[in-house]
Amino acid sequence: MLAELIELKTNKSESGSLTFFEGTRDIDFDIKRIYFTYDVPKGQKRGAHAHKNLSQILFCPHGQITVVVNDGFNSQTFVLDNPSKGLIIKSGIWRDIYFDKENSVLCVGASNYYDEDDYIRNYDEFIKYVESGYWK
Ligand code: T46
Repeated sequence: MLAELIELKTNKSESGSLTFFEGTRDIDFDIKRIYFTYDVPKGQKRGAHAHKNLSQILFCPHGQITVVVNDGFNSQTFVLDNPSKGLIIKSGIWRDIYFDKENSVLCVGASNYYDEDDYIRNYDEFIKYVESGYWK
């Protein structure tokens, strides 16, 4: 499995909807960092990297975002078009992220603090990590 799409618990009432999840309880890691990406032009691509050791849950509370994940052999596409969809991406997965609509917002809960050394931003380097069995 390259990534896992989950349905987040949602409380719906006449006064609106409330979607939630809890680290360790609803996903199998705790969250040390939250960040969000916005003001991204429609059609813009972001991401284009993998993480050596990081679990993340991505969700899109507004707009639509397409995430293409790749383990060096296969790729899979996920569309975050509803605030109740959560996409879990673990270590060793290359991700390309496309902002499909104007004013889309991407929120991420990450298992660790920001560390630039955890990023693999070059695809050839990513393939070398895969071939070395780094994530096996
Ligand atoms: C990911 C996707 C979904 C920080 O200083 N702290 C942070 O917590 C983050 C996430 C980023 N930064 C800095 C690093 C760069 O200088 O912000 C700049 C932009 O980051 P980046 O180009 O990595 O942004 P995206 O949107 O391509 O990727 C981000 C995350 O970095 C990444 O982990 O999986 O969102």
